[in-house]
Amino acid sequence: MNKMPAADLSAFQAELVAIAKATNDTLDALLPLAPGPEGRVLEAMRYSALDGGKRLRPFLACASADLFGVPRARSLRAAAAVEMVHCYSLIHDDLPAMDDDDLRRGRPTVHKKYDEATAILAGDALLTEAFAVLADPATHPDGEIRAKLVAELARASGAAGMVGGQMIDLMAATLTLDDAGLKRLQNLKTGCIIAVACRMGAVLAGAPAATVDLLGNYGMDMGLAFQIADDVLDVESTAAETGKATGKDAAAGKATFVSRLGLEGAKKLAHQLAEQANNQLNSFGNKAVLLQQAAMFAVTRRN
Ligand code: GRG
Repeated sequence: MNKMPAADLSAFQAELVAIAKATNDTLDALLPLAPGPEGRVLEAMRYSALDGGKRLRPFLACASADLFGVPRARSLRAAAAVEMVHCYSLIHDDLPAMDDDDLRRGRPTVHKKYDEATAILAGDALLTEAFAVLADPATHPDGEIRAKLVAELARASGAAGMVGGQMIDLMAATLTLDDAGLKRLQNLKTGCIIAVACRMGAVLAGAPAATVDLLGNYGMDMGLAFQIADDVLDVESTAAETGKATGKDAAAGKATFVSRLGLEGAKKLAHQLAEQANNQLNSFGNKAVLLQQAAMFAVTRRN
């Protein structure tokens, strides 16, 4: 989406592929098919959660945890939990009552492949399973750390986070949002889940609150950059590239940073935010290079 010289993101790209594969394997093991008629909801959960998506949030959880040497067996469970919440949000967002989309990750949405009731249940079950995964001692032997992970993900997902942002988004047509209001909407809807993926890496390590916040601030800045890039892609990209419908914001008359600042202004702001995100990580030195490349990826990606 930018015309600046392309930064070398090859180390990030390689790690993203590796973490995506490991996340898929973890989700596959955590969501076994069940016998009996209720197996249909597990089929729909697996359809949503396996073999798709960029897996950026799992990458962020694992790469943040790697800063502190957290074993991958633990960080991958946190990564899978965040991805389950993300997949639930995509399933529900695609429903006719919300965004009413037929295409997601290049495939029919869950309610198109199955039916609306099954899609609602699959989303509900992915959301609840995420907390079961975090609460399991396999995620961390220390119950206090497990409780912190559960609290972090609950806060980021609920009315004070993603669900709250989605509510504002649904009401946006009837609200007059100024720039601060738009930023708040995007932070809640998109930023909170991206930020919590980063925070959970530090929580798994038992890092002090200030360090957890540092990674959270990186995640919020990069989440806003990611969302602005998404709004740019909604204008500049095609469904063949993104695997989902494009041109939806303009058709719905939705206020975005693109409608506010124009395409070039929005791209500039996204890059500024990615840089701001990366500056938060300076104290980690070279150890944070993959996370810094991830922020550049967020604003240069094509899907
Ligand atoms: C329904 C509670 C509820 C919340 C919905 C996340 C969300 C809130 C809606 C999804 C639609 C959307 C465009 C949200 C903004 C965040 C975003 C860009 C999500 C898509 O994330 P990617 O690009 O998706 O990381 P993949 O498929 O790569 O995982």
